[in-house]
Amino acid sequence: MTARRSFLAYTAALAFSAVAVTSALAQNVTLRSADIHPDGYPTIEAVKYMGKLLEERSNGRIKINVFHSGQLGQEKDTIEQTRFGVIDINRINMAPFNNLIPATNVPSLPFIFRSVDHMRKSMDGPIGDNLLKEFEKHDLVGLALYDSGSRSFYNSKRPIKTPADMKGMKIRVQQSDMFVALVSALGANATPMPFGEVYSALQTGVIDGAENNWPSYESTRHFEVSKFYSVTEHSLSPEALVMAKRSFDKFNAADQALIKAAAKESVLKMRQLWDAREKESEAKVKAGGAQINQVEKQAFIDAMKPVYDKFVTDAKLKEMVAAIQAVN
Ligand code: GTR
Repeated sequence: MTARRSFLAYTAALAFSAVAVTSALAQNVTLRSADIHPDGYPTIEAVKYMGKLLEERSNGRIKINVFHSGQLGQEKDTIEQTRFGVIDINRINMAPFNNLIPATNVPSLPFIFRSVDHMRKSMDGPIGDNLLKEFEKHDLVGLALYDSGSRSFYNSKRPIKTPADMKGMKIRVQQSDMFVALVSALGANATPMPFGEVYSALQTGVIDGAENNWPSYESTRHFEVSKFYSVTEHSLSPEALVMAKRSFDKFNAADQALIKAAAKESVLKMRQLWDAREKESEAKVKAGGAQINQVEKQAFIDAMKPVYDKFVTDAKLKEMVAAIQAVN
């Protein structure tokens, strides 16, 4: 081949690959999904599973890349980025939405659910569907609701058996006014703080304790610096899986339906992973020296009236509380 002919072949090949790349980009989308938990945590694996379903059903056109371990930021910050469409999908607890979306307070309320089964039944039906719709007013599409087990208090000082044992303790809560009120009603001092800062705050004594489910207490290794875990099970605040409306609106109706179906189907997967992980985490923290105690639960339930009075204010929220209580 002469030099001139090989140059022509080279430029033609370049031009061809540029076309190929452009059309591939137009068809193929990789959605960026945020999560603060480490790789392997049930929420991460559930969203990866959703991605696998999507990829299969779209013949490889739509994929999800899960950025775990808070790579895209702490939860409260990622809400804003998702509203702007910078992050496409976000798996995040209900609590950081509480101040923005009043209805999200309801499933986070203390002792609103009688059991995990009650929570699942409520969130699987029309109450959960209506809750997911609430996100739409805030540039988000509610895709699914995941389990988050039950949250209990842990601290470095002493076992908590009654609310009196919490008096004056500094307890980290999520960035939610409702959680601040919950902890204040128990006589402790609530300190709202991003999840990623809790370990060192416990270690340095900036706070005395926090509250979370077994898997988070274990995966964060908070049990190393806060060994008294008191089984209050005060909130079953579920996890929310949301999508940026701006990203969702770029898809046609058929792809939107694919996305929603894959998200819904990941809920069952998440529950299987969650149930197994809860048991593993409980065993791990016990082996790691955590001291677990039961509490006088009724005393905690009785102290929660001010929280309901403050956050269940309008008719819509009252109806939602009543609807949940009516689920058998
Ligand atoms: C976890 C939850 C996270 C986050 C965290 C926290 O249980 O999965 O989304 O809300 O608790 O306490 O900040």
